[in-house]
Amino acid sequence: MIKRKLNSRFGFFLLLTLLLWVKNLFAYFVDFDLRLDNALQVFILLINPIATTMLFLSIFLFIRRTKAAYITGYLIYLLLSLLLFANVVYYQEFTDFLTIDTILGAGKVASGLGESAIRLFKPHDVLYFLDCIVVLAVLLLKKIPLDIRPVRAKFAFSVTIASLLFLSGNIILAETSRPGLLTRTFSRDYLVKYLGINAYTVYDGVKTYQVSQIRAQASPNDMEVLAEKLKQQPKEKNPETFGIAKDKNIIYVHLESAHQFLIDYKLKDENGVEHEVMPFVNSLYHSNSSFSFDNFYHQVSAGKTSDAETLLENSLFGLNQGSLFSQLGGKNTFNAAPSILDQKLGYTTAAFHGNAGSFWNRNETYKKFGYQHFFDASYYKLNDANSFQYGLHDKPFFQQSVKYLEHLQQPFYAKFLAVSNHYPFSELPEAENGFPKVNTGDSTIDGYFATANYTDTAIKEFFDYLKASGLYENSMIVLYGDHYGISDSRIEDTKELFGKEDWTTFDTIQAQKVPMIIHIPGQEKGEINHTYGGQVDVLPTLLNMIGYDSDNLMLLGHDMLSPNKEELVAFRNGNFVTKDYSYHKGDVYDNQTGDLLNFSRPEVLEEAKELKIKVDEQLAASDQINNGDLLRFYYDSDLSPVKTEQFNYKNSVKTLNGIEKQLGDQSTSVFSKNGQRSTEELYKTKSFKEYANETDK
Ligand code: GP9
Ligand code: MN
Repeated sequence: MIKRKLNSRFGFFLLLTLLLWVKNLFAYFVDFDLRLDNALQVFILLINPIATTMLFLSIFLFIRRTKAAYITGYLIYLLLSLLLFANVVYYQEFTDFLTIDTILGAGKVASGLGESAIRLFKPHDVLYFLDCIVVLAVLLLKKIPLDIRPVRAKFAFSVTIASLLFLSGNIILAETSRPGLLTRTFSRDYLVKYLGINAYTVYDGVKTYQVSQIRAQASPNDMEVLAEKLKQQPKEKNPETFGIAKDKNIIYVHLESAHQFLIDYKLKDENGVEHEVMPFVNSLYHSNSSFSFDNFYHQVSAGKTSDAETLLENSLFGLNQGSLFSQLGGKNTFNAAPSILDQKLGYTTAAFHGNAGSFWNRNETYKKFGYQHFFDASYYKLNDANSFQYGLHDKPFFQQSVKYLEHLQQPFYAKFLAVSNHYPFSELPEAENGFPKVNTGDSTIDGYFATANYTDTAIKEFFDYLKASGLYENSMIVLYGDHYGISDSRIEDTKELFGKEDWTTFDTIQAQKVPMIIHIPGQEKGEINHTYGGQVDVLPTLLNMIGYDSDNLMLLGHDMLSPNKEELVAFRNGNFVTKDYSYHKGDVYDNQTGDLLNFSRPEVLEEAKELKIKVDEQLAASDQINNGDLLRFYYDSDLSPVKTEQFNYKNSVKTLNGIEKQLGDQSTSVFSKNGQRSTEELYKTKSFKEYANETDK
């Protein structure tokens, strides 16, 4: 019976589908590291190769001529096997999936799949094409006789339709499990995990095509026009702060999902006792060594963290849809902070993050930004107890970062992406629980203050280390909130926490303020600055503070310390805030009172309409630069395009040690300055429970 079925063309179709399905599952569980968090994800993973495999293979069912049908069927099966195999080999080297760009860029593939791939070739890799050989042999030896009866067109058609329906079901399930999967494109891992290699590749192909079309139409003239416009904007420097942090290390501390309202907030527990949520960050915020901002807004869209990174390090916006990192990060030319600091001021540049490097396509984008080193999850010891779905928790993250940080030559530019204070705000390690939860009825809000408190302690411990190791005095430390933690749809539930009876649109706009603290040890001129600004303004501010004249760069933001900073903060959706009022979809609200001004002060509404044009222009300029990859035509910055081949993020330890050796006495790393000894032991960390026990005693 089975044999008879197998002897039919449809039987052959089923056999090939089955083989490909099994091979895909094998790759999922043996070669790829796709973190599975729940049963639904496992289920989706199990079924996701089926629909697309059937869809592609169904093509041969339409072919009437016997040999042609079998050859086509076999070739499709071979191609799909090859695609899978190529991804497996690529993944073994890069912990990421092949993009169409990588496949087309033959040189890059060769460098990627060269020697090291052969070295990494695992014996079990044979299994990915062993079946192809067997099937071919069976066909050639006529063990499976070719079925001369063509498949009825109607039947072939229904197989195609069934596969399409199956695919739609798969996509719906995927979107349920991970909303925004196709629009936000978090990482290739996610697409493969939810839709499989085939669908991911097609998706990537379509995106790549769209990008290449827009890019092909862009011209150097577009760049010139924009550059000319930008030059006309006044960019006065502040002599008081220009160069104030010259030659200092720059340390970014990313405050995940931190609203400005966390600053100075004291949470009342059920007994009415107040608990300061971020005591350490508050102390920095109020220190006269800090330039702190209390009217600073995030400007991200769907790319969330990655948008914040784009804004901060390029002074350009993220995209209107999806994440720039995912879509253009590996393709575009950037004049990003790491590249500027490396090329112009000789900084060492490194990013630290305890999540997989493929998330938000960081492993490619960071290279394009000019990061020499990227310490991703593979550099850290993660286990179930110290990590969650977004990676390593903050305390072990900062602690484990030290053994890499101490090898960076100074001055360095180092970015630390903390992540514990991330939605769903409920996954702290056991010993870290204890900070009071609130009771809004929304579980995601209830844990938010506790996770923020945990991050605060982690940062304090990191600062203690910076002080103990001597790095502190030589550094400027920038703490910034990347975006809201509590989304617009939930934020209203916080009203009681802030003693509000009603929650208005204006309150939601206010909630988009995030912390921005530039801490420069030794400085005494610091204060809380009320200038209205946003993430796009950070790079111009920072460059002026380290004394680098950025007039020749295409930066869309403005130095927030400049005496003539225009206080206009654009949101990615076209709304904006000025120092006097907030504009939201045609309405204007007074920043002091929150009152709607549309009718009481129509002249304000008129002015807002003028400014709205400016805001749209700023966003359009950013999109034009990003989508058209216009910085490839921009020469005034005097920066060379980053040669990404020079970076190998798997080799950083070796590279850094090599540099230390080569420099000998001249080495400025903390490790060298500490007499070639590690400073790891200077790092002190304790759990919430341990701290609590100490104070009890
Ligand atoms: C993951 C982290 C979270 O690596 O950056 O990103 P988000 O979800 O906040 O954009
Ligand atoms: Mn984030």
